[in-house]
Amino acid sequence: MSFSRNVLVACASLALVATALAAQDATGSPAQTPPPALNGYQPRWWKEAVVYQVYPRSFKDTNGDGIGDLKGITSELDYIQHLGVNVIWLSPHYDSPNADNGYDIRNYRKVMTEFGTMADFDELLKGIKQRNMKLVLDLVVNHSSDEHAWFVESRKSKDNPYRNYYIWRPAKNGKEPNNWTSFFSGSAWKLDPTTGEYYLHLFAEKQPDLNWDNPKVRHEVYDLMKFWLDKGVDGFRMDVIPFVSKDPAFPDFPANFNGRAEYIYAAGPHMHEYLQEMNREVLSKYDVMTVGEAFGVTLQETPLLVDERRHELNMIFNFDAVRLDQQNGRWRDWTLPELKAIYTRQDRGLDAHSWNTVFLSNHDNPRIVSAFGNDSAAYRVPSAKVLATMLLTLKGTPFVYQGDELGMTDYPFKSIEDFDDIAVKNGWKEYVLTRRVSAEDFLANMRKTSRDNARTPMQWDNSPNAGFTTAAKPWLAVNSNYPEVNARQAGEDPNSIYHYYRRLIDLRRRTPALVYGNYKDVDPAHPKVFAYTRTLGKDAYLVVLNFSSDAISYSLPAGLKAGRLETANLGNSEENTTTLHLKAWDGRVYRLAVSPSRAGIN
Ligand code: TEU
Ligand code: CA
Repeated sequence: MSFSRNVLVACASLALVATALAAQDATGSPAQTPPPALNGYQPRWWKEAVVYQVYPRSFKDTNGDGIGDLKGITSELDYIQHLGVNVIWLSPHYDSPNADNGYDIRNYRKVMTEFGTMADFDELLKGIKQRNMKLVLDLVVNHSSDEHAWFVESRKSKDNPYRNYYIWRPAKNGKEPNNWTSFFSGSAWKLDPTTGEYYLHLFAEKQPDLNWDNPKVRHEVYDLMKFWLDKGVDGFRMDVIPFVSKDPAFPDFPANFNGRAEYIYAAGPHMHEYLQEMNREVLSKYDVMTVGEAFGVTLQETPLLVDERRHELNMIFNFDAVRLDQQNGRWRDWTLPELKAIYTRQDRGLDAHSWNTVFLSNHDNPRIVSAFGNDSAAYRVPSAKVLATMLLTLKGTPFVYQGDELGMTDYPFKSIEDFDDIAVKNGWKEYVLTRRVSAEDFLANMRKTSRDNARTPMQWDNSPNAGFTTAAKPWLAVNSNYPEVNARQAGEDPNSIYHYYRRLIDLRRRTPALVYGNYKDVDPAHPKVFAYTRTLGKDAYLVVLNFSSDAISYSLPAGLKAGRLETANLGNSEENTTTLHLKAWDGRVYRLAVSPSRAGIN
């Protein structure tokens, strides 16, 4: 481990501030005065972090049952640490019947049997701490499993003490209480024969929504959060957290409904009140990081969730960028200016009291290189590196999804049997079996959009099943490109995507301007080149990314000059110039050679 990494790990914020103070400006002279309070931002470890998401089911299997497990993660902590990330977000590891791969929790204080035991969890946490990394858990409390003891009780009778832990309503005119739909097809209401009432499930039938208007439910949640925080975990990613408050009148979708149910579900009356209570009761007592999966929250509403003066969450996931290639559940072509406009909008929409995230993939979305790069043989490697450059130099805490650092690609699904995801299987029943959509059309769309693309097993080496498991059949098939695309190969090749991620993560973690610096898109309309600056006082960087497979002679906008090259994905050496000869999927990070004020960037 390098000296600078040690310092960063031990004392991340202070180290970055110190680096900022010692920063040289682009002309090489030492900066005289410290940048004004890091552009107005309070330094925080979670702003400086790079997060790596682990989907335990697909990470590494150690007991040969074809399912990843906690021991598998522990066995690869050196791999994760070597990448340079310092926070791991673990997708749900709790006891679950797996209707939705762990996002349906049966017992919040127990480890999923397939994943191991509580002792395995403690061992994993210890290994993470020993390596000076942090662990963020997935908090899935908008809903539980229908097999959770609370729901087992709740459905027994109308006067059961747990009845009010969930959302029960009688039929309306002999039908569902309203016309809300589930994200996994069909009505969001399920009639339960025992009491003749309906319960609400915004996701699968086996994921009944908890009733947050019941203070007992909220305190159960706070208690289970404390249970894990007292073990030493460092925060939570909060699953669909804006959905926890619902309008108890349950009106139908409005007449002008645009089909985006998440915007209705996220608009409940008490969300902020509940999050402030959670902060008071739990979060304020620990030094933790929180990130809300803010499905259905607009940019305008975002500061209400993340402005630090409101004491709710640290940051949220905004879906505008990651879902740019989808509309109403269907794949669509997207353009680079659209993507750039999203980042500018987000930057303008949040001031120095708020903080953002940067991500273009996770366990719910296709692979980053397939969706936003070019996964053909010729361009998979350079385009994955361009995307890495962007993720790690934009403003906001970057989230890297497991396998993206290897350039793992979407899976060539051929038939419905190749899929596992409940969203796909229910969609097949709703659209194909009813003949509303042809099988070919449905499969073509799922090949591009399915969550299973991201869930195929991690590719470790070129042994059978990519070294993920010794079982003959993993729970989901391994991508057949594993002989070329795997961690062992990537480790041995100094030009691999993996080593490029390492360099970029290292650059970000020692460069305050890439964390706190102003963001400016210097050429928003260019259809193929994404060029932007990150500026902190006199410390200024210029990022130039060719998002196309064309060679482009690119003249920088007036006033800008590329100075010293910090990193380039194609081994280029052009420096101190105003014209760049970009190759296909070329990506470069420069020092800006012109004072930012003269170039009008500040
Ligand atoms: O996902 C929230 C969510 O609604 C979408 O990202 C969803 O995956 C997609 O629209 C389905 O078509 C979170 C989790 O990340 C996801 O894995 C869970 O399935 C879901 O909540 C329910 O817990
Ligand atoms: Ca296993």
